[in-house]
Amino acid sequence: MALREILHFPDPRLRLVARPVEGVDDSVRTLIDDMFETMYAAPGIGLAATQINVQRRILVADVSEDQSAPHCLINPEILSRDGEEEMDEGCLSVPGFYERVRRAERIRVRALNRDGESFEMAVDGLLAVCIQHEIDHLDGKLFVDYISTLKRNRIRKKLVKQAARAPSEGPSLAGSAANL
Ligand code: QAP
Ligand code: CO
Repeated sequence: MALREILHFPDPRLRLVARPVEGVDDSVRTLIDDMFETMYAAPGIGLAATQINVQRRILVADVSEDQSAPHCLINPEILSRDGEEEMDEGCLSVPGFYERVRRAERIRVRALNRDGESFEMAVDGLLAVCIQHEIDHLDGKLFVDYISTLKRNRIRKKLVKQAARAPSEGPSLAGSAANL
């Protein structure tokens, strides 16, 4: 298992569209393990492969308080959407910024699990929002795309400035912070 570096907005690689996983093999399962480890370490509640610079259609999510409800979706497809909900969203790729976004309240999703078997699930609440947010990542879309250009540009400017100040901040530095 390994921590992977998370790309930050406005990195153009976050705009790439991920391609479907052709076969769920051990290399895909290792990638999924790394995604969970990276998400939990952050800590976050959702992570898409695109965020760690892997253009494959894979997402992980766990909205529980105690890491007790891990979900892994490979080649996820939204089958239906119902209702509307507005929630404050954040993103590991847009650290420190939170904005209100409107999404479907309930969705049905079909995906492959880590054994390559197809499954469907009906989700609502935070998990439904999270899965929609992560599927957006696989299509090169970010939550800041739903807010005003003015707000988005303000966030971009701050993150670009921050990246210039801490050019090599990544998993290694974050991991060693506990020893400082
Ligand atoms: C997506 O986001 C999400 O700014 C997952 O400094 C978020 O895990 C879906 C995070 C909210 C629905 C609602 C963000 C951690 C984590 C930050 C995350 C930060 C540290 C975000
Ligand atoms: Co995100």
